[in-house]
Amino acid sequence: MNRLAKLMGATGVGAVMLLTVPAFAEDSKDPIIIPTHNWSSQIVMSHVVGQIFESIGDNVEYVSTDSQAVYESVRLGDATLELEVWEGAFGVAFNEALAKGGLHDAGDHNAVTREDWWYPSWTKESCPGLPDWEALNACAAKFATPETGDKGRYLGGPVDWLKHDAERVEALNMDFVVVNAGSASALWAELASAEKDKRPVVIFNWTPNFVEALYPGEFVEFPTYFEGCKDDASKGPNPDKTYDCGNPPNGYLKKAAWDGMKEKWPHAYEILTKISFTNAQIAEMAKLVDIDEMEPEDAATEWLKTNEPVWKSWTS
Ligand code: TMO
Repeated sequence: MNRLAKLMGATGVGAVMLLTVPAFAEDSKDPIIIPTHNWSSQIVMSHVVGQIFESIGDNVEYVSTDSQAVYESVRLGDATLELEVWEGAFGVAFNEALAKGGLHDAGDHNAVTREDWWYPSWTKESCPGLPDWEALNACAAKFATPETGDKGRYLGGPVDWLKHDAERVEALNMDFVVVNAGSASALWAELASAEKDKRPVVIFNWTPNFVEALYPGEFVEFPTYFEGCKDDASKGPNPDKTYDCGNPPNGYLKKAAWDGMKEKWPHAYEILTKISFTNAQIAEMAKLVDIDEMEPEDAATEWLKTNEPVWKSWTS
Protein backbone atom coordinates (compact mmCIF):
# COMPACT_ATOMS: atom_id res chain seq x y z
CA MET A 1 0.00 0.00 0.00
CA ASN A 2 1.44 3.39 -0.94
CA ARG A 3 1.45 6.35 1.31
CA LEU A 4 -1.54 8.03 -0.29
CA ALA A 5 -3.69 4.92 -0.01
CA LYS A 6 -2.65 4.58 3.59
CA LEU A 7 -3.57 8.16 4.24
CA MET A 8 -6.92 7.79 2.49
CA GLY A 9 -7.57 4.57 4.37
CA ALA A 10 -6.78 6.26 7.63
CA THR A 11 -8.96 9.24 6.73
CA GLY A 12 -11.75 6.90 5.68
CA VAL A 13 -11.63 5.10 9.00
CA GLY A 14 -11.58 8.43 10.77
CA ALA A 15 -14.62 9.67 8.85
CA VAL A 16 -16.59 6.52 9.61
CA MET A 17 -15.73 6.81 13.28
CA LEU A 18 -16.79 10.42 13.32
CA LEU A 19 -20.12 9.51 11.79
CA THR A 20 -20.78 6.77 14.33
CA VAL A 21 -19.97 8.89 17.38
CA PRO A 22 -23.29 10.29 18.60
CA ALA A 23 -23.45 14.05 18.98
CA PHE A 24 -23.38 14.54 22.76
CA ALA A 25 -25.30 17.42 24.21
CA GLU A 26 -23.31 19.98 26.13
CA ASP A 27 -23.45 20.02 29.92
CA SER A 28 -25.77 22.61 31.44
CA LYS A 29 -24.03 25.70 32.82
CA ASP A 30 -26.19 25.48 35.97
CA PRO A 31 -24.02 24.49 38.92
CA ILE A 32 -23.71 20.82 39.78
CA ILE A 33 -24.67 20.76 43.46
CA ILE A 34 -22.19 18.69 45.50
CA PRO A 35 -23.17 18.05 49.13
CA THR A 36 -20.41 18.03 51.75
CA HIS A 37 -20.63 16.46 55.22
CA ASN A 38 -18.74 16.34 58.50
CA TRP A 39 -15.76 14.06 57.89
CA SER A 40 -12.62 14.97 56.02
CA SER A 41 -12.32 12.42 53.21
CA GLN A 42 -15.85 13.22 52.03
CA ILE A 43 -15.18 16.95 51.95
CA VAL A 44 -11.87 16.57 50.15
CA MET A 45 -13.29 14.02 47.69
CA SER A 46 -16.19 16.38 46.96
CA HIS A 47 -13.71 19.13 46.08
CA VAL A 48 -11.54 16.73 44.07
CA VAL A 49 -14.54 15.75 41.95
CA GLY A 50 -15.83 19.33 41.82
CA GLN A 51 -12.46 20.51 40.50
CA ILE A 52 -12.51 17.69 37.92
CA PHE A 53 -15.93 18.91 36.74
CA GLU A 54 -14.59 22.48 36.58
CA SER A 55 -11.68 21.22 34.46
CA ILE A 56 -14.20 20.26 31.75
CA GLY A 57 -15.89 23.68 31.97
CA ASP A 58 -18.80 22.83 34.27
CA ASN A 59 -19.92 24.95 37.22
CA VAL A 60 -20.04 23.55 40.72
CA GLU A 61 -21.55 24.59 44.02
CA TYR A 62 -20.84 22.94 47.39
CA VAL A 63 -23.61 22.73 49.97
CA SER A 64 -23.03 21.53 53.53
CA THR A 65 -25.74 18.90 54.12
CA ASP A 66 -26.82 16.45 56.83
CA SER A 67 -25.38 13.06 55.86
CA GLN A 68 -28.67 11.16 56.36
CA ALA A 69 -31.04 13.77 54.87
CA VAL A 70 -28.85 14.06 51.76
CA TYR A 71 -30.45 11.00 50.14
CA GLU A 72 -33.80 12.76 50.10
CA SER A 73 -32.08 15.87 48.65
CA VAL A 74 -30.44 13.87 45.85
CA ARG A 75 -33.70 12.04 45.13
CA LEU A 76 -35.44 15.40 44.65
CA GLY A 77 -32.57 16.87 42.60
CA ASP A 78 -31.74 19.54 45.22
CA ALA A 79 -28.28 17.95 45.37
CA THR A 80 -26.93 16.36 42.19
CA LEU A 81 -24.94 13.47 43.62
CA GLU A 82 -23.34 11.92 46.69
CA LEU A 83 -19.74 10.73 46.53
CA GLU A 84 -19.44 8.65 49.71
CA VAL A 85 -22.35 6.32 50.43
CA TRP A 86 -20.89 4.22 53.27
CA GLU A 87 -22.79 0.99 53.73
CA GLY A 88 -22.58 0.91 57.53
CA ALA A 89 -23.80 4.43 58.19
CA PHE A 90 -26.01 5.18 55.21
CA GLY A 91 -27.07 1.88 53.63
CA VAL A 92 -30.52 2.15 55.20
CA ALA A 93 -31.15 5.80 54.18
CA PHE A 94 -29.82 5.12 50.67
CA ASN A 95 -32.09 2.09 50.20
CA GLU A 96 -35.12 4.01 51.44
CA ALA A 97 -34.48 6.79 48.91
CA LEU A 98 -33.85 4.24 46.14
CA ALA A 99 -37.22 2.66 46.86
CA LYS A 100 -38.98 6.05 46.63
CA GLY A 101 -37.25 6.80 43.30
CA GLY A 102 -35.38 9.78 41.86
CA LEU A 103 -31.82 8.71 42.62
CA HIS A 104 -29.77 5.74 41.54
CA ASP A 105 -26.61 3.79 42.29
CA ALA A 106 -23.82 5.35 40.18
CA GLY A 107 -21.35 2.57 40.92
CA ASP A 108 -18.96 1.42 43.63
CA HIS A 109 -15.59 2.81 44.53
CA ASN A 110 -12.78 0.28 44.64
CA ALA A 111 -12.54 0.92 48.41
CA VAL A 112 -13.78 -1.60 50.98
CA THR A 113 -15.06 0.06 54.15
CA ARG A 114 -15.74 -0.67 57.79
CA GLU A 115 -17.37 1.59 60.39
CA ASP A 116 -17.81 0.42 63.95
CA TRP A 117 -16.83 0.52 67.61
CA TRP A 118 -13.04 0.68 67.73
CA TYR A 119 -10.28 0.93 70.34
CA PRO A 120 -6.60 1.90 70.26
CA SER A 121 -4.37 -1.10 71.00
CA TRP A 122 -3.40 -0.06 74.57
CA THR A 123 -7.05 -0.68 75.54
CA LYS A 124 -6.44 -4.40 75.20
CA GLU A 125 -4.18 -4.31 78.27
CA SER A 126 -7.22 -3.45 80.42
CA CYS A 127 -9.51 -5.84 78.59
CA PRO A 128 -7.50 -8.76 77.18
CA GLY A 129 -10.54 -10.60 75.75
CA LEU A 130 -10.94 -7.98 73.05
CA PRO A 131 -11.93 -7.71 70.22
CA ASP A 132 -14.86 -9.95 71.21
CA TRP A 133 -17.93 -7.86 72.11
CA GLU A 134 -18.92 -10.04 75.07
CA ALA A 135 -15.41 -9.61 76.51
CA LEU A 136 -15.81 -5.86 76.00
CA ASN A 137 -19.12 -5.94 77.80
CA ALA A 138 -17.61 -7.85 80.72
CA CYS A 139 -15.07 -4.97 81.00
CA ALA A 140 -17.74 -2.23 80.79
CA ALA A 141 -16.80 -0.73 84.18
CA LYS A 142 -13.30 0.06 82.89
CA PHE A 143 -14.90 2.43 80.38
CA ALA A 144 -17.06 4.21 82.97
CA THR A 145 -17.01 8.03 83.11
CA PRO A 146 -18.77 10.46 85.49
CA GLU A 147 -21.32 10.93 82.71
CA THR A 148 -22.16 7.21 82.44
CA GLY A 149 -22.09 6.12 86.11
CA ASP A 150 -21.09 2.48 86.50
CA LYS A 151 -21.77 1.72 82.84
CA GLY A 152 -19.14 1.97 80.18
CA ARG A 153 -19.03 4.92 77.81
CA TYR A 154 -19.01 4.35 74.09
CA LEU A 155 -18.12 7.60 72.34
CA GLY A 156 -20.08 7.49 69.10
CA GLY A 157 -19.86 9.83 66.14
CA PRO A 158 -22.08 12.84 65.51
CA VAL A 159 -25.76 11.81 65.56
CA ASP A 160 -26.20 12.04 61.79
CA TRP A 161 -23.82 9.12 61.11
CA LEU A 162 -24.89 5.90 62.78
CA LYS A 163 -28.18 6.54 64.45
CA HIS A 164 -28.69 3.08 65.87
CA ASP A 165 -25.90 2.49 68.39
CA ALA A 166 -28.29 2.78 71.31
CA GLU A 167 -30.56 0.20 69.68
CA ARG A 168 -27.60 -2.15 69.34
CA VAL A 169 -26.68 -1.67 73.01
CA GLU A 170 -30.26 -2.55 73.93
CA ALA A 171 -30.58 -5.47 71.50
CA LEU A 172 -27.37 -7.02 72.84
CA ASN A 173 -28.17 -6.07 76.43
CA MET A 174 -24.87 -4.26 76.94
CA ASP A 175 -23.71 -2.32 80.01
CA PHE A 176 -22.75 0.67 77.90
CA VAL A 177 -24.13 4.17 77.36
CA VAL A 178 -23.81 5.79 73.95
CA VAL A 179 -22.50 9.36 74.10
CA ASN A 180 -22.38 11.14 70.73
CA ALA A 181 -19.37 13.30 69.93
CA GLY A 182 -20.28 16.66 68.46
CA SER A 183 -17.79 16.35 65.63
CA ALA A 184 -15.14 14.08 64.16
CA SER A 185 -12.44 16.21 65.78
CA ALA A 186 -13.97 15.53 69.20
CA LEU A 187 -13.34 11.81 68.57
CA TRP A 188 -9.69 12.43 67.68
CA ALA A 189 -9.24 14.76 70.68
CA GLU A 190 -10.52 12.02 73.00
CA LEU A 191 -8.16 9.52 71.40
CA ALA A 192 -5.16 11.84 71.89
CA SER A 193 -6.19 12.51 75.49
CA ALA A 194 -6.58 8.78 76.26
CA GLU A 195 -3.16 8.09 74.75
CA LYS A 196 -1.41 10.27 77.36
CA ASP A 197 -2.12 7.87 80.23
CA LYS A 198 -3.04 4.85 78.08
CA ARG A 199 -6.61 5.06 79.33
CA PRO A 200 -8.93 2.42 77.79
CA VAL A 201 -11.45 3.93 75.37
CA VAL A 202 -13.92 2.64 72.84
CA ILE A 203 -14.95 5.11 70.17
CA PHE A 204 -16.49 5.18 66.72
CA ASN A 205 -13.98 4.89 63.91
CA TRP A 206 -13.89 3.80 60.30
CA THR A 207 -11.60 2.77 57.51
CA PRO A 208 -10.28 4.15 55.19
CA ASN A 209 -9.29 7.00 57.48
CA PHE A 210 -6.15 8.83 58.56
CA VAL A 211 -6.35 7.22 62.02
CA GLU A 212 -4.77 3.94 60.90
CA ALA A 213 -1.54 5.81 60.08
CA LEU A 214 -1.29 7.20 63.65
CA TYR A 215 -2.93 4.72 66.04
CA PRO A 216 -2.81 0.93 65.80
CA GLY A 217 -6.12 -0.49 66.98
CA GLU A 218 -8.96 -2.86 66.19
CA PHE A 219 -12.68 -2.93 65.62
CA VAL A 220 -14.86 -4.69 68.19
CA GLU A 221 -16.21 -7.97 66.81
CA PHE A 222 -19.98 -7.96 67.28
CA PRO A 223 -22.29 -10.73 66.07
CA THR A 224 -21.50 -10.87 62.36
CA TYR A 225 -23.63 -8.68 60.12
CA PHE A 226 -26.37 -10.54 58.24
CA GLU A 227 -29.08 -9.66 55.75
CA GLY A 228 -32.11 -8.41 57.71
CA CYS A 229 -30.20 -7.37 60.84
CA LYS A 230 -31.32 -3.77 60.49
CA ASP A 231 -34.94 -4.37 59.48
CA ASP A 232 -36.07 -7.85 60.55
CA ALA A 233 -36.23 -8.26 64.34
CA SER A 234 -36.83 -12.03 64.14
CA LYS A 235 -33.39 -12.57 62.63
CA GLY A 236 -30.16 -12.68 64.62
CA PRO A 237 -29.26 -13.52 68.22
CA ASN A 238 -32.07 -11.40 69.73
CA PRO A 239 -35.37 -12.60 68.20
CA ASP A 240 -37.23 -9.45 69.36
CA LYS A 241 -34.86 -6.68 68.23
CA THR A 242 -33.22 -5.25 65.14
CA TYR A 243 -29.59 -4.04 65.18
CA ASP A 244 -28.36 -7.15 67.03
CA CYS A 245 -25.22 -7.25 64.86
CA GLY A 246 -22.06 -5.37 63.92
CA ASN A 247 -21.79 -3.29 60.76
CA PRO A 248 -20.59 -5.08 57.62
CA PRO A 249 -16.83 -5.73 57.98
CA ASN A 250 -16.38 -5.42 54.21
CA GLY A 251 -18.83 -2.66 53.43
CA TYR A 252 -19.32 -0.95 50.11
CA LEU A 253 -18.57 2.67 49.28
CA LYS A 254 -20.91 3.86 46.56
CA LYS A 255 -21.61 6.92 44.49
CA ALA A 256 -25.23 8.00 44.09
CA ALA A 257 -26.71 10.33 41.47
CA TRP A 258 -29.93 12.22 40.89
CA ASP A 259 -31.75 10.55 37.97
CA GLY A 260 -31.80 13.86 36.07
CA MET A 261 -28.02 14.30 36.16
CA LYS A 262 -27.34 12.15 33.09
CA GLU A 263 -29.44 14.36 30.85
CA LYS A 264 -28.53 17.74 32.34
CA TRP A 265 -24.75 17.19 32.69
CA PRO A 266 -23.98 14.19 30.42
CA HIS A 267 -20.20 14.69 30.44
CA ALA A 268 -19.94 15.11 34.20
CA TYR A 269 -22.24 12.12 34.65
CA GLU A 270 -20.04 9.97 32.42
CA ILE A 271 -17.04 10.93 34.57
CA LEU A 272 -18.96 10.24 37.77
CA THR A 273 -19.69 6.68 36.67
CA LYS A 274 -15.97 6.09 36.01
CA ILE A 275 -14.72 7.58 39.28
CA SER A 276 -13.39 4.95 41.66
CA PHE A 277 -11.12 5.69 44.61
CA THR A 278 -9.10 3.11 46.52
CA ASN A 279 -8.69 2.80 50.31
CA ALA A 280 -5.21 4.34 50.09
CA GLN A 281 -6.42 7.30 48.04
CA ILE A 282 -9.27 8.03 50.46
CA ALA A 283 -7.01 7.70 53.52
CA GLU A 284 -4.63 10.16 51.82
CA MET A 285 -7.47 12.68 51.30
CA ALA A 286 -8.30 12.51 55.02
CA LYS A 287 -4.62 12.79 55.99
CA LEU A 288 -4.10 16.00 54.02
CA VAL A 289 -6.70 17.67 56.26
CA ASP A 290 -6.53 15.79 59.59
CA ILE A 291 -2.75 15.43 59.86
CA ASP A 292 -1.33 18.03 57.46
CA GLU A 293 -4.03 20.56 58.44
CA MET A 294 -4.74 21.78 54.92
CA GLU A 295 -8.01 23.42 53.92
CA PRO A 296 -10.20 20.90 52.02
CA GLU A 297 -10.09 22.92 48.77
CA ASP A 298 -6.29 23.08 48.87
CA ALA A 299 -6.05 19.42 49.84
CA ALA A 300 -8.16 18.60 46.75
CA THR A 301 -5.95 20.71 44.47
CA GLU A 302 -2.87 19.02 45.92
CA TRP A 303 -4.41 15.57 45.50
CA LEU A 304 -5.25 16.31 41.84
CA LYS A 305 -1.71 17.54 41.21
CA THR A 306 -0.07 14.39 42.58
CA ASN A 307 -2.60 11.96 41.07
CA GLU A 308 -3.05 13.32 37.55
CA PRO A 309 -2.82 9.97 35.71
CA VAL A 310 -5.57 8.59 37.96
CA TRP A 311 -8.21 11.20 37.22
CA LYS A 312 -7.15 12.05 33.66
CA SER A 313 -8.08 8.48 32.76
CA TRP A 314 -11.67 9.33 33.78
CA THR A 315 -11.92 12.58 31.79
CA SER A 316 -10.35 11.52 28.47
C1 TMO B 1 -19.72 8.09 57.77
N1 TMO B 1 -18.39 7.75 58.31
C2 TMO B 1 -17.42 7.50 57.23
C3 TMO B 1 -17.91 8.89 59.14
O1 TMO B 1 -18.55 6.65 59.05
